[in-house]
Amino acid sequence: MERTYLMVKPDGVQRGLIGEIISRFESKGFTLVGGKFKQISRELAETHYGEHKERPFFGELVDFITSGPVFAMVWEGDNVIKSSRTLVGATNPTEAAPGTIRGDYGVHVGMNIIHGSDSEESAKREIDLFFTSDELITYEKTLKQWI
Ligand code: DAT
Ligand code: MG
Repeated sequence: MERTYLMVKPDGVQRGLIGEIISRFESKGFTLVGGKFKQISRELAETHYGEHKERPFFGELVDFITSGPVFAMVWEGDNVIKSSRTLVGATNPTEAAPGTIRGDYGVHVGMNIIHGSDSEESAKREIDLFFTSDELITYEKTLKQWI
């Protein structure tokens, strides 16, 4: 079963969107297998966003993601990596479609509410970076046959 890493960023936490965001993924039919509130250190932020370290916005990105607590989650389901990116919406909220999380709640590219892994490889890397295996609970929902 596929898993992905999703994270409500500090702006989403401050704006009270944790519940709304969890609700969207639950309603879609995905299963929450891990979740925790976390203050990210600069070191963890630099590792998590390592692929962007040469980009001009890297410093601002690290400042922002460490500026307040995040809500880190692991979600499970068929094609959850690709599907959750669709629910999250385009990186720049200006271009994100209405109905997506960024399209409905975001304004600026630097503060776009939520992070979602973009590939199998990054999902595995990010899950391992934020969670230990005993923090992830494997269980079956009885309504699985209906999803
Ligand atoms: P995504 O979060 O959609 O995977 P990404 O991996 O390209 O997007 O970039 C990571 C984050 O960096 C993104 O969520 C917001 C920030 N970012 C991306 N492009 C930016 C830009 N041009 N200016 C400022 N921040 C940017
Ligand atoms: Mg990305």
